Order: sequence, then C-alpha cells, then structure tokens
Amino acid sequence: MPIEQKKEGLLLEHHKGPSVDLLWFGAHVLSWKSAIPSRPDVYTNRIFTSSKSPLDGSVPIRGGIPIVFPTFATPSHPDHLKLPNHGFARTEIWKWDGNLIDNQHEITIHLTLDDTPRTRRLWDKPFHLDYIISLQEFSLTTTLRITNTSASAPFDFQALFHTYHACPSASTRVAPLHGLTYFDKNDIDTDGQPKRKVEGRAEGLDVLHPTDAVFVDPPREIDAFWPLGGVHISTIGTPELVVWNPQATAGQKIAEMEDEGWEKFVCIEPGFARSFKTLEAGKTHVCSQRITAL
Ligand code: TA6
Repeated sequence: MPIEQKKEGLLLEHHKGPSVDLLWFGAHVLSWKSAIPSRPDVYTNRIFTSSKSPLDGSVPIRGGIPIVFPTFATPSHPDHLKLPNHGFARTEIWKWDGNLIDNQHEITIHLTLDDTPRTRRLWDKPFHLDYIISLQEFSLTTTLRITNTSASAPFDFQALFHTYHACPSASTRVAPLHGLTYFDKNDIDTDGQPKRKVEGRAEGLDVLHPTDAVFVDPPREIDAFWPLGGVHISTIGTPELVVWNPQATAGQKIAEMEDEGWEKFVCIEPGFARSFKTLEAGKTHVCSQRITAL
C-alpha cells in the first residue's frame, strides 16, 4: 500500500523503498527514510526528530520539517505581534486533499490549511495554504503555496521550511556560503540587532560553535556533507537561508530536545527569515525545497 492513512497522519511508501511519515498536526514530516544511489539497499532516516518530542499535538514538535508561517521566530512585524514563535502553521491541523501522483516513480500528496476563527484571532488575514509533498527514489520535495484570499487587501508574511537534517553535526559542512552576508543571531549589536557578518570558511560552514545564522540571497543550490553522506538542496522562492544548531549549552535548554540531540542534526532552513513578502489580494507565492540524498 503506497499511501497508508492513519488516525494521526499518513505513511507514504514509495514502490522502490523510501518512505515518509507525516502528521495532520502541522503537516509535519517526521521522517524520510531514503537510500542513496551508490548504496540503493541501505535505508536511513534523513530527518531528525527528537525522541523526547510528544507527537500528540500538545506542543510544537522538536525536529522533522516544521512549516514556519506567517512569521519567523519572535514576531517583529506590527501585524504579527499576537503570533507565537514561528507562527501557527506548525501547530494547526491540516486537511488531506488527495494524491496528485502515485506511480512507480513518485508519490505526491496535497494538504491544505485555511484561516479559521482561531488563526484570525492571532493574525487577522484570510489565506489558503497548499502543501505538496513529493517522494521520489532518492529525493523529497516540499512545496508551500501561499495564497492571499482577500478580495482587496495585501498582507505581509514570512514562511520557511525549518528542516532538521539528520547528520553528525560535529563533522557536517554547509556550502557554498563563502563570502555571503549573514546576520548572526548569536551575536547581538548594541542596537539589539544581529550583527551583519561575511561567511569566511572557504571549506564550508560548520556548526562547531552555536550557530544561528540568517544568510541573505543564498545560492539556490546548497550542499550539506559529512564523512559518510550528504544532501543536496535545491530551492525556489526562498530569499534567505537559516543555518541553526544550538550546541550543548543552549541545546540542553531547548524544549523537547533529547539528550545530545544537537549532535544529530543541522537545521538548514530556506525561506523568509528576515525579509517579509507582501502578497497582493488574490495572489500566490510558491516556496519549495527539493532534498536529494547523497
Ligand atoms: O531557525 C532558528 C530558530 O529560530 C532558532 O533561533 C531557535 O530558537 C530555533 O529556531 C527553534 O525555535 P523553536 O520555536 O522551535 O524552539
């Protein structure tokens, strides 16, 4: 059965072996098991989810692919001030709108989220979200289509795929980011803003120190690599890229984080993390990431 419907979500099982486990809660991808072309029979989970994270909808999930919308981190935009950290998309119950593709090559499913009285109390804007998850033999694509369903008024939003890539954080590098401008959220200026810096590690960014960096205008093609593997990430419609790993001191204080969890992931997060997208009435913006297992 390539698509198994469960009470709490869906299990997608590609004909060639890979699988994705996701919840209605947050449309949250919890795991993506994939092989790589050079070892097509060995499946590993490419997405970290903390074993201490409750999955019952009581709190945001620590790990997986949280969908961040309509604000990133602590809200700063005047229209966003009632929103929780990272908005509400990761804690709302999404609807399954059927399968777009289910064949030997690909399983593609479609989930939706619309504004409700609850979301309107937090952010008084009418919207429609389409989330399209596509599983191929060695890749996973997540696409978020954000539509402003107002007849007349624009709105400003942020959106981002807060992807927890399963990897040994001590030996993972992210490239090519050398020479790019980033804002360091772990190094705050006297005006209370993250310091503007230029990435200097030619061999790739590492997260040996606590890292919370927002890159502006990153390349659309990014690699994360470690001694026995890696991922290639292709993005569309995402003007910034966050790389985050808290390391031990901060990591121990993070809600629902398993012991030494920070050693097992690097978050690589394409989206709107600094800028805001203004979406005119009736218009749609598309953000997408395609992750290929290497
Ligand atoms: O994307 C990085 C970040 O904004 C960090 O600053 C860190 O706090 C992380 O997300 C986790 O946020 P959360 O709300 O899930 O605890």
